[in-house]
Amino acid sequence: MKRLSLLVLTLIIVALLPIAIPIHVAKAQTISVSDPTGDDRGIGTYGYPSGGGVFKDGVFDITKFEATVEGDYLVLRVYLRNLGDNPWNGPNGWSLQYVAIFIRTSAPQPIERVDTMGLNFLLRPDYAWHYLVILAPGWGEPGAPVPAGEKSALYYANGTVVMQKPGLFEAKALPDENAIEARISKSLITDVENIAKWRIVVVVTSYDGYDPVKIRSLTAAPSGEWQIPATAYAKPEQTSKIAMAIAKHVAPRVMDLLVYSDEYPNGITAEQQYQWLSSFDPDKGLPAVVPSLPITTQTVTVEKTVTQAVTQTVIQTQTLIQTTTQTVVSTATVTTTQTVTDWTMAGVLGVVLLLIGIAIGYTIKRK
Ligand SMILES: [Ca+2]
Repeated sequence: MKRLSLLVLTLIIVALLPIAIPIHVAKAQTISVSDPTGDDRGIGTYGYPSGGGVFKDGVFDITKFEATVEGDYLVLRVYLRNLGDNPWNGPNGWSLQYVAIFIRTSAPQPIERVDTMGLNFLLRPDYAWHYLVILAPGWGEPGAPVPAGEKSALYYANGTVVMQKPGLFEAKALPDENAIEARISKSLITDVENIAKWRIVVVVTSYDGYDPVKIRSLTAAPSGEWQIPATAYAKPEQTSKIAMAIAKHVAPRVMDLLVYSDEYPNGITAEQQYQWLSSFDPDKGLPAVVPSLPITTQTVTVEKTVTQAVTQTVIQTQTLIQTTTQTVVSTATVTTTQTVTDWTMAGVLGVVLLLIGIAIGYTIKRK
C-alpha cells in the first residue's frame, strides 16, 4: 500500500515537473491607420511629373500605415495606391518614392527635433521627433545614407545616423501589396513596447537622386517633366502665393501625409492635410507647421470593445469614430494581443510535491 502511494506521488511529480520549467511571455502590438485616397496632391494643388511616363497614378498616394513588433524587430509598412513597379531597378525594390517616418516615442528624450530634412515644413513642438526613418531606393555601393547617399537611413535626434544593413535595419518593397517596409532591430530604438502611444508622421514624396536632399523639387508651373507641378490643381488666386512660397523655400515638398497620435488616432482627412501643409507664410518666410496651430475643436465619439478569455489571451479592439465638419474616410484599429503564462504556482506545487515524495520515500526506506 505504501509502495502504491509512493508510486502515485512519484507519477504526479513527474507529470508536473515539465510544465513547471518554462516561463513563457509573448507580446505583439500593431498600429494600423488608413489614409484617404486621392489626396496625393500635397497642399491640395500639386500634380504628378510627366517624366519618362513612370509616375503612374497613385504612386505617391498613401492608403495605410502599419507599425508592428515582430520578434526582435519593429516593422513599419507604408502602403500605396500603386507602388509603380521598379522602373529604374532600385536595389531595395522601388524607384519612385521617398518615404519619411517621424517618430516621437512616449519616453522623454533629451534631444528632439521639429525640422524635416528638406521637406520644407516644421513639426509642431509636441510632435518633435526622436527618430526619423527615411526609406530610399538604395543605389550605390557601399553607398551612404540619404541625403549624402541613396541608402535608407535611421536618424537619431542628436544627428547620429544608421544606414540600412542586413539583420539590423532593412528596407524593401512588398510589390504584391504595393507597400514599402522598414525592419528595424529593437537594439536600435527604445520604447518599442509602447508603440501605440507614439506620435508618428508619415510623408511620401518623389525621390530624386539628382537633388541635394534627394527630394524632387517643385515648379510653380501647372505641369512639369522632372519637377512637381505645384499649381496643377490650383485656383487662379492661389498661384502667386504658391510661386512665392517655392521661391522662399517654404512650399512643402510633400505629396501625401499621414498622422497617427493620441490626438488623431484614426489618421487625418485630406482637408486637414491640405490646410496644415498650406499654413506657410511666404511674405514672412515661415514654413507650414504640422499639425497646424491652433488645434481645431473636434467632436470625438469612442466605441470600445474589450473581450477577455479565460485562457489569459486578451484581445483588445478599439474602434474610434471621429466626427468633424469634414467627411472622415479614414479608420484606425489598435490591436494588442498579449499572452502571458505564469508558471510560478505550478513550479511551487511541483517542488512541494517533490519534497513530500522524498520525505515519504525516506520514511518508507527507514521502516
Ligand atoms: Ca492618401
